[in-house]
Amino acid sequence: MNDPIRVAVTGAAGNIGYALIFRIANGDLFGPEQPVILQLLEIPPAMGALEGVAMELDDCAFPLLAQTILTDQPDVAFDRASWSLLVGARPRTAGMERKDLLSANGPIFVTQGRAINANAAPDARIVVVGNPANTNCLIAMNNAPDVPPGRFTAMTRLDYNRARTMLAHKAGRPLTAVTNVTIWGNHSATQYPDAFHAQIDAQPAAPVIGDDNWIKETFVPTVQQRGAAVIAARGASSAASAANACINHVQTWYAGTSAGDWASMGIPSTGAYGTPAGVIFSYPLTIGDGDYSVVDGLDLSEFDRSAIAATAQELLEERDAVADWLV
Ligand code: NAX
Repeated sequence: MNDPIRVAVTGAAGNIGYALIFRIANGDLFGPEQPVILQLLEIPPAMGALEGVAMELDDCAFPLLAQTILTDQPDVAFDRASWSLLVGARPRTAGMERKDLLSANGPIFVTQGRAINANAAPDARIVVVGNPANTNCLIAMNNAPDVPPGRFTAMTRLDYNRARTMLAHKAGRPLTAVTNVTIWGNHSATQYPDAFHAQIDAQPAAPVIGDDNWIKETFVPTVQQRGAAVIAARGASSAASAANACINHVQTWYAGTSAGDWASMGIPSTGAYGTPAGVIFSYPLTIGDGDYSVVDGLDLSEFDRSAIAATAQELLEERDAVADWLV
């Protein structure tokens, strides 16, 4: 057996946390030979609930779970962590505007960025799930000057999974036939889920589907609004699918993308495709050996360009709203 990998999860007693940590303990991130130590962070009022979750982890008798650490101290949670999954965030409450949500999350991600900087393992990799994910990630990254910025990512994998499934259903093909899906930009309703560079059975997806109007008028807004649709139907936000997406995000970063395919994560913007500097932007990425690079050479249409510009504009506005938390 290998040495255990330390995985920190924040907001571990929340809805996504409850769907996430059992899968990590089961070995879903790194495979059946790799033990893990779970380092679970909560705020003091949720520590009782977290203890209950830890009892259930014990009761599962997971062979790969070497240790479970429960804490309300970020310095303890991120101690030697190789993977930090930042799920906990201030929820949006009634009457709260997006701007208020952004600034309510500022102090959380300043504190966690600093604690990662001071305590995490040299190979630290960070995935921000808590919303607004891209901008929370930007804040944490800014407050962790000793961690290479490229280790900070925001999760757009749920959007990617939603887009991939929708294309498979529309084409009447199995999910595995759909590749090269991209989410551009922000994890928000301005994101651009890109079917025009996707493939179905290794062919460009748009001609296979044969209905560009459906892509533009139905596919794009449905993926953009899917989170709200789940809330409307379930009375609660996506939890199991968000946890699954977080697992997929780490799996792909850890194991790499398949030849010819790519995935999407929010990363520090590179300027590729005219995107602005200084934000966390989701791109098509090839990944191998823990490193990633933006897929280059994609031919963007006017439609693609204007959708990418819209989500970039929102990210710039979010960045301006949290300027106080950036160093
Ligand atoms: P819950 O409210 O069920 O759980 C959040 C947990 O975080 C709570 O237990 C709370 O006590 C904890 N928490 C709050 N502040 C904390 C802090 N400073 N340190 C540690 N823990 C803290 O929310 P849940 O449904 O689990 O969603 C978590 C976050 O994921 C939300 O911000 C949500 O908006 C976001 N989502 C992101 C998605 C994505 O695709 N990136 C999709 C799903 C989800 O909406």
